[in-house]
Amino acid sequence: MTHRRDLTITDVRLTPVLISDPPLLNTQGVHQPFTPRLIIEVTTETGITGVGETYGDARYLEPARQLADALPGCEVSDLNNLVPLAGLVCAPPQETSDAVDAGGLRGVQTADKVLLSVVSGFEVACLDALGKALGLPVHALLGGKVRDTVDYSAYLFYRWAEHPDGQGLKDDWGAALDPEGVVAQARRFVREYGFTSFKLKGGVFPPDEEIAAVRALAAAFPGMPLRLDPNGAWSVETSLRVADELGDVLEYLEDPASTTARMAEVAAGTDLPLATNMCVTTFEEIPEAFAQEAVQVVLSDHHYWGGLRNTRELAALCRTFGVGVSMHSNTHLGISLAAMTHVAATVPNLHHACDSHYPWQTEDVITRRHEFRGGRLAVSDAPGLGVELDRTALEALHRRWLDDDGGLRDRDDAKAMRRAEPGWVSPSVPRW
Ligand code: GKR
Ligand code: MG
Repeated sequence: MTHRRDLTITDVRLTPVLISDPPLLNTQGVHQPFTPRLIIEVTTETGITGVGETYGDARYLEPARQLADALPGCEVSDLNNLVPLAGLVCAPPQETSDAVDAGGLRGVQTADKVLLSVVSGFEVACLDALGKALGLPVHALLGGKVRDTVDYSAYLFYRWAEHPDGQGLKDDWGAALDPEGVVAQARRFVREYGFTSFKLKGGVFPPDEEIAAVRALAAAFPGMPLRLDPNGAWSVETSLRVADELGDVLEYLEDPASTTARMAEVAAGTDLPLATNMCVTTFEEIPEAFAQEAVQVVLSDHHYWGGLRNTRELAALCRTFGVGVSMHSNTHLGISLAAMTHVAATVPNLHHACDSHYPWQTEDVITRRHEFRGGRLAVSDAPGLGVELDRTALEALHRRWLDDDGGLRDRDDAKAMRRAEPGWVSPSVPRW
């Protein structure tokens, strides 16, 4: 095969960063003042650079470095080489646990899944560079877009006005700790971004309080799709009670209970669709969950499913088995939002607005922030992802990571909560 200088990787740069994050509450605790992310840049022999983004917690950095060191000489088009290469050169990360992961509430954290979460950032960077070399947008490399805009959902959180002890950066959102606060937050999301669907991160307060908040949202925004996600904090009985009380206003109930078995029990007792980003987060978990009809919607997430192409494979499997597809989010920056939008543009059976934390992030590492209009993002037709790194911003967030004393190198919502409640430990589930 002829040597393509414009596709041959000569350099890979990894930049861990800490990005400002508001005090968003969930069932494990609260977001830390800063969240780790990893920015990946691959450069080819002719100077074409592609960018990617993934989790920046410590367990991802060593395998990312090992994969980065092995890439020079590879071609950005050789995407199917990334997983085998990672398997060869990356020391198997220690298995964290197959329990619910504390770092992001995204299901099991097996060694394979950690590697896929690393590979995904490199795949996006290679697709960005490949698109620039060929003069094609990433969606074209994935087979072409089926929509010109992608709908996103307002990701509502119970939250404090600011972090304890004055940590972190301040914003002007104020606290949201009751139905009135949640509705006020939603109204601002509509005003500033035009969102037309809403997700409430639950599992924070007793279910009746969260039922009241969803009822208040339904009254304030009649007919708009609503979703509630307590991250598995409820028993089967509680889940069925909530499904019964909110079945008339929810488009789906996300991870009401933990484990596939409990989700299957809930699914058997309600017609309300159940969604997950906790019991189906790997291809290995699909057969059991689909056979038990435990979930009716799988939330994709290219970060831990291993990239944009794997996301399309997941969507094809869901289509085959009549299971819906939505899209999950953990705290992220604009490179990931661009990647999410490109892949979402190419998935025909994506019939739900995607999650995104992006409106909560006041910082970014790209020169032009994404702008939601009518709750949607326009799909870029520029070559690659259609984003450009802001090196000054990247260096500033990297400097914050360098200056950190190690206390923020891993997402740990329980540790953050202990700043306010010293004895706090993440509650075991079911909590209610
Ligand atoms: O940001 O606290 C949070 C959310 O809980 C985040 O971790 C994810 O969005 O994985 C979470 C989810 O949606 O379940
Ligand atoms: Mg979720």
